[in-house]
Amino acid sequence: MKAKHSREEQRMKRILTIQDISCFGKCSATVALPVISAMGVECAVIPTAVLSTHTAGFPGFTFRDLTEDIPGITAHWKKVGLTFDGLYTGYLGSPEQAAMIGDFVDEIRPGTFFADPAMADNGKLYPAFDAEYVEAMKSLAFSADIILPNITEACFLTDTDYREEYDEAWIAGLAQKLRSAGAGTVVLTGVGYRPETTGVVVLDDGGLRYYEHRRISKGCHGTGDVYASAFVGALVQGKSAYDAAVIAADYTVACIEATQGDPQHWYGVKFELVLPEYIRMLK
Ligand code: PXL
Repeated sequence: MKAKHSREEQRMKRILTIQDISCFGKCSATVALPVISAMGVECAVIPTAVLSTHTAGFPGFTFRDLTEDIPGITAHWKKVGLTFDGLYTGYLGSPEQAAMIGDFVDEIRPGTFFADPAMADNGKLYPAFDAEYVEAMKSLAFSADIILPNITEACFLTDTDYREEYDEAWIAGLAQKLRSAGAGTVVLTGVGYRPETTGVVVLDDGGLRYYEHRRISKGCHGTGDVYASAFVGALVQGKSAYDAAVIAADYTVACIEATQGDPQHWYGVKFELVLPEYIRMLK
């Protein structure tokens, strides 16, 4: 009994991430696993789909939907009694997966449920998604403790017309709509009021806070996944939502800085090179 107790005390923080594996391209699971691990947090994975590359810029990518595999994985895990301090969902392979994951969340009750509704950017859905997917994502994302959309995703989730130009009142209204729909804490990314800056809005019981930082370049691929993974790692390690949002923003900026000026690396950011900075930020 005593031995079991001390083993339990030694257990590392453990989270589960559910998102695709893009075999090449540095996004989703291939970013979440190393970034969250760097925080000293164990990261298990359920892959939602396997793609040869991500879908933003490599013509002819392959896509294998793994929806059918998910019930077997979750049933096995329930049987062996796995528990998680957090669940982080990202890019899913099909609308059905959103419902499956929702049921699984109810059954395993992870400590904190983070949903990144990774489905759109710059006013448009990613190529694989449609209105049915958006509806499925609404149910899943609005049951999360913490939701991490960009402005485009927030608009799709709340049936709001997308805008390139906006003011603080419009952003506050958008974040509030997400909260009213059920999201506990809203972390809205890519919010910039001036050409040279961008930032993140955090809305929770404590009200709305904005962290503004430098905008280095527009549309660097995979930065949404870097941001969400860094946020999850910092929050699970005990930071508040606002502090985790600041750490994730500073780390993402460092990743873009490490990448800019290298046209060969257009498909993602060199997040590996600045992981030591991310680890230092937790201290
Ligand atoms: O970064 C989000 C993302 C994740 N997974 C796949 C993608 C994208 C964005 O394009 O294509 C497969």
